[in-house]
Amino acid sequence: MEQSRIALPIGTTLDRFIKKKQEDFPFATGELSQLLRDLALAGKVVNREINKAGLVDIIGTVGTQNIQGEDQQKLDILADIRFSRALQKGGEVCAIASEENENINIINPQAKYIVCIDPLDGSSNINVNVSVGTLFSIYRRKSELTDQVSIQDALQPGQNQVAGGYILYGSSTILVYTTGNGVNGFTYEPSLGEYFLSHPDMIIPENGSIYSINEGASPHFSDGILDYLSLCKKRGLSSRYIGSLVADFHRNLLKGGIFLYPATKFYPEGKLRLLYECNPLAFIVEQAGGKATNGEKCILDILPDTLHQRSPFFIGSPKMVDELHNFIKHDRF
Ligand code: AHM
Ligand code: MG
Repeated sequence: MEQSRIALPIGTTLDRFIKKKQEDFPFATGELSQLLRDLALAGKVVNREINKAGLVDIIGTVGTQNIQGEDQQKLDILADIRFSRALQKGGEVCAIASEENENINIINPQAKYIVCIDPLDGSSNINVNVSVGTLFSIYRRKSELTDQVSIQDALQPGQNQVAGGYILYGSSTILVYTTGNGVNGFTYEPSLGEYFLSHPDMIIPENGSIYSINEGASPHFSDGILDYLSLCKKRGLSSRYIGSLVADFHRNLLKGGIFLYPATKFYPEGKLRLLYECNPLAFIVEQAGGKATNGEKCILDILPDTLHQRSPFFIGSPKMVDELHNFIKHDRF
């Protein structure tokens, strides 16, 4: 059955919204609803920790590196623990694939969902009070419930997502997610401890006036990317780059724009990770009327080979992504 797209009023609590959506499926077991609530709850806890950064000893690195050789921040690890615990207690998730861990973490072997997550993206920005985010994708496991959970359960194309979303810890905290029937955003009201529907049925503008890219890396960009950037400048577009993916994406989703992280000399496959950074945003942007590609094909069509694989990433307003493609179709990386 089609989920109803009857708009619920602004101010509807996230819990009520999830419950209403579940009522559209008479045979739904409520597991996905519970799973979304668990993620939202962990987001509240992480939000609280982030707001204390600077006052207690949770900023800075711990002296270890993750599987990708990047310094782990204290809050990276804390956020990973908070989300893992919430999903473990909830019981709906068989395993978690996290940016912070080399392998999948099996938590409830008989559960039907698997979650790919970046618990805290852009965490090096916390030390300077810049917005950060959580990104998540939910899949049905491929194996039977009685089989052993394996890495193959996580290696699914983004098209298979049951839900995808992010939490942006910004000037206010907002949870944005889709289950494949539109995109909705819920702003967190900390004094009440609730998320409220603030951005119903989000649609990205067809075109925009913002381009977001780390231009410091331009000596390593392809000719196609450089030509496209020249065009953006010639047209007087605004360059906006926070360096925190969720924040850059959220702004472009609301205002219209394009975010680019191409392959470079340092990151020949691109920097961003397919499973837990590109896929959730690609699902959201397509549901909002936008596009997301690796320069050759839709992000959601890529079949992953490894958990932490990277991809070039171009996402945003559909006309801008289409135009970019005309510039980069002959690129050789
Ligand atoms: P992280 O997962 O280590 O936090 O890195 C991902 C971040 C994204 O939030 C952001 O879009 C990108 O790295 C910025 O990279 P750069 O500093 O190369 O522009
Ligand atoms: Mg990340």
